[in-house]
Amino acid sequence: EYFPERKLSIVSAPFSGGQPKGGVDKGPEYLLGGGLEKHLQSLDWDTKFDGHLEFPVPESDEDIGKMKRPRYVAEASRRVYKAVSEAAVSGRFVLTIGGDHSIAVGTVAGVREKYPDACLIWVDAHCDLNTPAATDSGNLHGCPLSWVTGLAKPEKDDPFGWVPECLDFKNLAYIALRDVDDFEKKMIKEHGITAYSMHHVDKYGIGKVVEMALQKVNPDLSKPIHLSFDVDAMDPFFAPSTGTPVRGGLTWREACYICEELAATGKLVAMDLVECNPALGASQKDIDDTISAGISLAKSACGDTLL
Ligand code: Z70
Ligand code: MN
Ligand code: MN
Ligand code: MN
Repeated sequence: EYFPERKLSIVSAPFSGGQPKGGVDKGPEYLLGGGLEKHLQSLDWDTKFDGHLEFPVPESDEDIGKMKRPRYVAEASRRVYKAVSEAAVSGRFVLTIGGDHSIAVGTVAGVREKYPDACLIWVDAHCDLNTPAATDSGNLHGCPLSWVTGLAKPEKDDPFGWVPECLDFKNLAYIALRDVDDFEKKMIKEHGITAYSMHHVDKYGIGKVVEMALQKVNPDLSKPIHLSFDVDAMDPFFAPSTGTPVRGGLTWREACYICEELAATGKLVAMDLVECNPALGASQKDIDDTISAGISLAKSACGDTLL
């Protein structure tokens, strides 16, 4: 068991530069305003929250190739990296709240500073594995895994030159995929990446999918686990306030189940909760639903066993 004293750090990354829609930078404020800390404290966690990270907007930030806002995203994720590695090294569970998923460049690298062999369970409708050369959109929240896996090789003077190649494909498993680009499909095949789409969730059930994912990337549970949870993994019925809702996603319970099951291994060391956008959605109810779903996921990952 990693955290007998149940100490946890909340790293707040109110960042939206990895994609074009405003409002995702308000995710942390809403999650905290919804009582995130209080809920985790009621599960006996000692929570540490030192305020929101700040991300300087560069004076000029021309596209580099297809990359949009490359300097802004690279510097923001470097700050996330510093905060996450510091929290992990201090011996606390690290809960990073976003923010768009580009911040995972920092969380993945930061967690691996303390736990180099950690496996990564990436729960998302999307793979976020595009390289700057392969991306169609130029939105860097679709690319975070390309640098940390070494698929993308920054050239000299590239703003992402700071990123360590720290994640082996054999330590990566996807769950809930359903909107995957051709390049990403090719990479999954070529590198033999463990990947379960919604088709697999339908076919085997979520219980079996989590079991198979762990069997592939962490067979004897010898390694620490990092969970990166994009709320768009959930069906828009449950989490409508997000930048890229994709139909046919996880139910509320399937999403919580993943977190509960990973918590039950005793090996979970960090969680990212990203892409809550309280500026999107048709009504206040959509926003409330999305935020309370996010809080439930965090509680599940922090050992809320329901009974
Ligand atoms: C697409 C891209 C993405 C989230 C969209 C989409 C990526 N593969 N990720 N919404 N959360 O633009 O690269
Ligand atoms: Mn994502
Ligand atoms: Mn996504
Ligand atoms: Mn390779």
